[in-house]
Order: sequence, then C-alpha cells, then structure tokens
Amino acid sequence: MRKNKLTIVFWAVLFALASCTTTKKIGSNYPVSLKTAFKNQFLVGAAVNAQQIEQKDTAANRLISTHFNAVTPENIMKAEWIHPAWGTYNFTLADKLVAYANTNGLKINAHTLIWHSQLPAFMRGMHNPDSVRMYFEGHINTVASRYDGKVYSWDVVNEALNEDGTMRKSIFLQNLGEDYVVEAFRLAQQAAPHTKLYYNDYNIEQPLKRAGAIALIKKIQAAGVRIDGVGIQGHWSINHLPLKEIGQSIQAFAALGIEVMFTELDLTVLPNPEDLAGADVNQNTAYNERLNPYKNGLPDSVQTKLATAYADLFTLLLKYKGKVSRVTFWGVNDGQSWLNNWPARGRVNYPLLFDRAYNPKPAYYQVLKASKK
Ligand code: 9MR
Repeated sequence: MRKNKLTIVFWAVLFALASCTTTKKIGSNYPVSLKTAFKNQFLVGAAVNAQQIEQKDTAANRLISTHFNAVTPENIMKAEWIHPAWGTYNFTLADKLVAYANTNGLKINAHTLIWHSQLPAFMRGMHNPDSVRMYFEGHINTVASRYDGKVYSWDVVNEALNEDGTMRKSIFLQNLGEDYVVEAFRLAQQAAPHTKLYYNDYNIEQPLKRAGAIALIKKIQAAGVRIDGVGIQGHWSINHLPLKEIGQSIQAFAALGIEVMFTELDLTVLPNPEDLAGADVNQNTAYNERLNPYKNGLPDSVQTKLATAYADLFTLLLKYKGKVSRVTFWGVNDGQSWLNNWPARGRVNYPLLFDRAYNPKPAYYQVLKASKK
C-alpha cells in the first residue's frame, strides 16, 4: 500500500516537472497535452500494443493517459489474434483493453473486423465460398456483438481498395463477390447497434483511390446500411505530405454526411526504397545501410522538417472544424513504430511526436502551437 502511494507521488512529481519543462519551452499560454489542445476540435488517439494494454510499459501508459482520449489496438483485435482457430476466439487481451480504456477515459476504435491481411492461418488460401461466408458471418457476429457498447467504434472493413480505386481481389471479393463490403456493414450494424461503423484505408486522399472510396461509401448508403465515418490512415512522408489532397478529401468525404478521421498517422523521415507510398504490409525491401541514415540520431535539419510537416498538417486539419472527428497516431513513441521495420526491417525511424525515451520532440511543440493559431 505504502509502496503504491510512493509510486503515485513519484509519477506525480515527474509529471509536474515534465509539464514545467513543456511550459518553459513553449510559453505558459500553451496547453499541456494533446487532448487538451484539441478538445474543441477532435479526439486525439494512439495505437496501443499488447505491452501497453497489459500496463507493462509504464512510461508509455503515462503518456497515453496524459495526451490521448482515444486508442486503437495496433494488433490484438485483428482476426489472427482474436480468432486463432475455426470457431475458437481469444478475447483475453481485447477484454483487458476495454478495462484499461475505461480506467483511463479512452474511447476505443476497434481494429478491424474484415481485412485481407493478418487473417488466421486456417483462412489463408481458403477457396471454398461457403466456408468463407461462414467465417465472415461468424466472425462479425461474434466479435462485434461481444464488444457492442464496450468499444466506441469499429473499422468494419480495412483496405478493400486498390490504388486505382477498383476493388482489391481479396479472399472476400473472390469468394463473396463485390457486395461483401455492404454485407460486412449490414452484419456489423445488426451485431453492434450502439457502435459507430467506419471504413478505413490508406492513400484514399489520392484522387483515384478517393473516388473508389466515395463510390464504396455511396453504395453502402444506397443499400440503406449504416456507415458513420471514413478513416484516412495517414502513413505519409515528410518529403511528400499531400496537403492539397488531404484538404480536398476532407471536403469530399464530409459531403457524404459522415465523419472524417485520420486513423494511423505517422510521417516517415527515412528514404523510401522503391517510392512506396501507403502501408501495404506485404511490400518488403532488403535492408541496406543507405536506407538507414539516422541510426545514430536525427540531424536537426530533419527534426525541423518533421516538426514543420506536422505543424502544416495540423494547421490544415483545424481549418475543417466540425468535419474531422479524430486524429490517431500509429503508435505512442518512435520506438514502437511499425516504420522501424517497413518496408525494410531493422531501421531507426522517427515518425511520431514522442521519442524513444518518451520525451516530446520539436514536432510535438509545433503541433501544440498550431492548436493556438
Ligand atoms: O502496426 C501494425 C504492425 O505491428 C503489424 O505487424 C502489421 C501487420 O498486422 O500491421 C500494422 O498496422 C497496420 C494496420 O493494421 C492497417 N494499416 C497499415 C498498418 C501499418 O502496416
């Protein structure tokens, strides 16, 4: 008991000191956390991993409760994890996430019901339409109904589109036909009547893919099925931040009468080997030293470029008051980011607002400043 009290006092003092440093760096007029800075604009979220959900990563948990009011499970609600064998579900970590979010006042965006990637082993290469349908219906009914009222929202379908806006030839398209997306939302609506339902994808700010997403959303709406929002993932680079297309997309998606969110935001600072844009987890490149230029630290010039890119992005988002409902970073700090391992494994990337030691970076302060403009 006494040890617990001491721990609480220790963290409170540390947090007070950290807040003082923050205030000193940017002036006393600035908010002390991301969620306060944007409280009248949008929710601010982070993707959380199993360590964080199990509260093994104390420093990350402190950042989460200080700065964020929304979380997305980075992996643990994906089918591969939650539905490991035919008819067998493992809800242990997802249940822990619900408890963790309740204690810390966090809205959960559950991720994701239907995705061609990270499928359970028993589904990979499945060619039997009846079995695929049985999986599809069983998975959505079981998982979505269990968490209805416990999670705030679901990414019902993830990454159903190709870059040219056509439908991806996924296991679901091939076995269930083009209407599978509408069907997924219909089933989710029945199983989770109290949960918001979203479509989520990368590069849908780009004109062709955006047009595909708009067509898909209109198709769901025309079928009389509920869709509450669209998530633009936001895996971008500091060298090509598509601000114009982002602005156009917010307007175009909002015109459909749905929420617009940035759901997996990170800005890579590393060279991109084959000009890969987006987040196709199946694209991989062999590691070489030239692809890992900042393994001993980020030069000031690049740090500044990252900070400016983040400031420009948030300044833009704030222009669309009432249209953007959430901005979620894909990770809490740089050390956690998937971008250390994609598209080449074992690199040192710096895409988020907090560094490997959990300290706020210049980009963090620039984002707070943007909130005051
Ligand atoms: O960040 C996630 C990484 O830990 C996983 O290995 C990978 C494969 O499941 O998925 C990453 O998250 C992806 C997200 O679920 C969907 N959009 C692209 C994200 C980055 O690949």
